[in-house]
Amino acid sequence: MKKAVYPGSFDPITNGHLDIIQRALKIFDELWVVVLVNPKKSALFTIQERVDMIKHLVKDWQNVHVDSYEGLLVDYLKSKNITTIVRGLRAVTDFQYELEMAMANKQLWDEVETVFLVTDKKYCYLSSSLVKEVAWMGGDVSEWVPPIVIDYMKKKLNR
Ligand code: COD
Repeated sequence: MKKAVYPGSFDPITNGHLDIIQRALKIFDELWVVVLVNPKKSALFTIQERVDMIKHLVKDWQNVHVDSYEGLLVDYLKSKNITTIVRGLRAVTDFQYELEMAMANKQLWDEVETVFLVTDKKYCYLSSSLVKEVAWMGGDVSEWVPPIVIDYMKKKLNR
């Protein structure tokens, strides 16, 4: 059984993330989507809110598990006995960051392998930060995130 973890901030989850999940399911039998803390980013949503949104969106996909962890990704992987990380690559700007993370994780636990899925061209410019910025300014983000995320954002931004 091929298992993998797709870790991220998912603040909030976007259609780009969901596309990576769907495509990873063609490669892996089971996928854990795990919300972790990225110390470089300040979050809009709590970890529980992010988990709840993702759980709602993947509820019909039997082989997707949603979880959260407040620690090192490699410690989470060890606790689940999973050695594969799935990450998405959008542009060359992602590459340096993703390379550093993949190498650091490998240094922390030599068993780890990171698999990169290249973004679909529809989502190559899409990020959670862009969604938050446009929503904050009152713009329409319905092409980028599912309706449940829009509802959560409206509540959060008091709209
Ligand atoms: N198309 C394709 N892929 C996409 C898109 C898109 N439109 N949008 C995002 N992605 C990809 C990203 O490239 C990334 O691979 C993944 O989806 C998740 O993205 P984010 O932005 O939600 O998540 P990140 O990059 O902030 O996640 C970073 C972690 C939280 C995983 C990292 O900080 C971490 O591991 N934290 C735990 C502490 C730890 O172990 N630190 C050491 C790591 S070396």
